[in-house]
Amino acid sequence: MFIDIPSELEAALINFPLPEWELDGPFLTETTVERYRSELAVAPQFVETTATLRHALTGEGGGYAVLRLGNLAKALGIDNGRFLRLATAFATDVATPFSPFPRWPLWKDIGVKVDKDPGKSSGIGYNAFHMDLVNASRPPDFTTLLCVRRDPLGGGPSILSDAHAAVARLSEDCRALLAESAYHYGTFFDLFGVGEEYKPFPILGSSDPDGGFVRFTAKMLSRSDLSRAHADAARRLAEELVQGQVSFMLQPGDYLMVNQRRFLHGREPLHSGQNTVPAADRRLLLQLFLRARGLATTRP
Ligand SMILES: O=C(O)CCC(=O)C(=O)O
Ligand SMILES: [Fe+2]
Repeated sequence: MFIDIPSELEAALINFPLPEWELDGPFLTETTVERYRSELAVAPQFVETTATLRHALTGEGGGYAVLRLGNLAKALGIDNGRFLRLATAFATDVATPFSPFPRWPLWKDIGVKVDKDPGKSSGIGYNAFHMDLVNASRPPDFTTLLCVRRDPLGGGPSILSDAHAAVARLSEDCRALLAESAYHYGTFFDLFGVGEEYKPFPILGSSDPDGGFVRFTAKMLSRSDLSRAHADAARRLAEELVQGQVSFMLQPGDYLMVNQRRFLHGREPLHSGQNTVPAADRRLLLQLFLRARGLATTRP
């Protein structure tokens, strides 16, 4: 679901002064949220555009959207604080921005690290289907990725898949295994606003107080020690996710937002030869997490 900004709105936003945001612990303050929402509400077509955005993320059959902010990025400069404030304001209309990582700024860089585990965030390989903060008791409701630079060698399309649709294609036996508290992944420390460590967890959890998550990362298949039966069930889910995937290349200024209760995300490998690309020219995304203000807006 790609959403263009009407040209009337683009023209208005180029000259729109937004104040810098303020944080209260990990969260954007209520004052900032109110200011961003009320100031932008008067811009032509803003209310209609964000209604379309929210519907794409939480309406029937929805779960992700790409807001095309490329023209604004070009006009303002993508490194300009004013551009990032506009992107933050669009996000704020969906849910409240926050940073679970106390040592990182609100928007976290996801660059390219040639020496890192290639399958992990900022690695150069296949970033398999996952939800972010999968092992937190309260994962972010939305994860969002703003594209600053694409892979200059042409790799790294984003992949998205409807998690509930994939689960529905599995056998009952398989679903029963996925509902057992038999899965774990990763480490958990020094995180704000996402609850406690959840370990072990069920992939399909009716006991999950928030409901709705398909708590899955295909990265657990190679990095967590799982029983044979549970690993097989998880592998089948990973295969169904790939079966149902959509893929597209983010362009500079594209802002991908994912409802983590509906869709899982990942990324195809970057093109080979990243070693030959100067660090300053490599692919760069900025990541921001959002917390829903009311559960009613995010339940399927
Ligand atoms: O690089 C990408 O496009 C996705 C990165 C991602 O999903 C993550 O870091 O959690
Ligand atoms: Fe992710």
